[in-house]
Amino acid sequence: MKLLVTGGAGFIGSNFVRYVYKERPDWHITVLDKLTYAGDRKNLEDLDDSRFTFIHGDICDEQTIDKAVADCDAVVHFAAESHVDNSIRGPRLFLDTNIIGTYEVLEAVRKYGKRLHHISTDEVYGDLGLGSTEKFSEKSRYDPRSPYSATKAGSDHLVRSWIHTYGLEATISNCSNNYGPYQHVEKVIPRNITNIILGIKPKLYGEGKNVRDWIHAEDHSSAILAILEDGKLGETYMIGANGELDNKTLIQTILELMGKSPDDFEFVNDRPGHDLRYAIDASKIKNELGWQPKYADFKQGLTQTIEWYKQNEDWWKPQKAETEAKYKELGR
Ligand code: NAD
Ligand code: TDX
Repeated sequence: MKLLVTGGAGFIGSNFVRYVYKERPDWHITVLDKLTYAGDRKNLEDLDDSRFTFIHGDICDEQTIDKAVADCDAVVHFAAESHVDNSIRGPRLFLDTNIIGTYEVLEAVRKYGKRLHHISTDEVYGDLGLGSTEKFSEKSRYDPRSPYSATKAGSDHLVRSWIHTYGLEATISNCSNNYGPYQHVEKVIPRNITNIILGIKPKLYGEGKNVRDWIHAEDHSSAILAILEDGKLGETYMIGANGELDNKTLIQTILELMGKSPDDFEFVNDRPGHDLRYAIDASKIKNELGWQPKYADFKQGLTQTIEWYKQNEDWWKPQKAETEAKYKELGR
């Protein structure tokens, strides 16, 4: 198998590449990545050249993606602008990468008749509201509510239409919030672990009541591999690990695990249009493909993640000041 991974130098992409490299020793992996602020070549530096190739390029560039797809057997498409707050500050780049970039991937895959797995998010389904026990499933209605989720929804619709119209051999997965090593310091868990390391109070948006459904990036990776190998073509799979938690409890848990008082955080401006709750029903992938998450204990996964950020200051420090400067402008 010659696997092409777009966006493989980012957080989940690089976790997935390392996972497949370990689990499928006879596969060759090629990563195509633009190395935006969110991508780092160092995330993949341990991989041996005999089984791994890196291409520095943009999925929006037709010739680059055409050549990379021609040379592979299957594509897993992660490349995207991924941060909601950035999409509120400047939506245009999200349209370019998430919509036009996905279009270019689809056209190359169609031209060469290759297998595609498209990575998406639960945010395309909108907001479940607090106090409900409802969860997103494959049948949920699309209802994106931020520029980020609207462009991810657009990319899902393009993939679905290429499957329906051109018979493309593709699958889609919509996953909940990921955590783990190599996540950019703009996202809530690494932002606030690194704040605490630096002696800065963790920041909680609004009233901190918003709920996210957490899954470790390694569990997301094993689910993607299961779909790539055994998923039914044309289908969508939800991925989640029953990790629902409100943001205040999340921040207080991080504080406790780092030996601080659980009240040592500060409330900051809320995100405009801030979705209240996401939650995933992952029955389909569990029943059809026998997939199960390994990180059933969120506190254990979080403890390991905190340790990783403590041990890898060289990795995150160069991004920290610039990220916080952007947040300062937003009062967050
Ligand atoms: P990330 O921002 O950490 O990484 C994105 C990667 O894509 C980076 O390496 C970046 O350089 C690359 N990239 C961006 N634009 C590109 C372009 N035009 N051409 C080539 N490469 C480009 O993102 P992430 O958190 O790892 O998310 C990866 C995927 O998973 C995204 O599609 C995202 O929507 C989806 N997803 C993320 C989460 C989450 O919790 N982070 C949850 C569900 C789904
Ligand atoms: O400092 C913070 N304090 C805080 O309370 C930050 C950065 C965020 N928050 C809140 C906002 C959200 O309710 O925490 C929650 C999580 O925020 P993010 O880490 O920005 O993630 P979210 O907006 O939920 O989106 C993530 O999950 C779905 C990923 O960034 C997306 O790429 C993915 O599709």
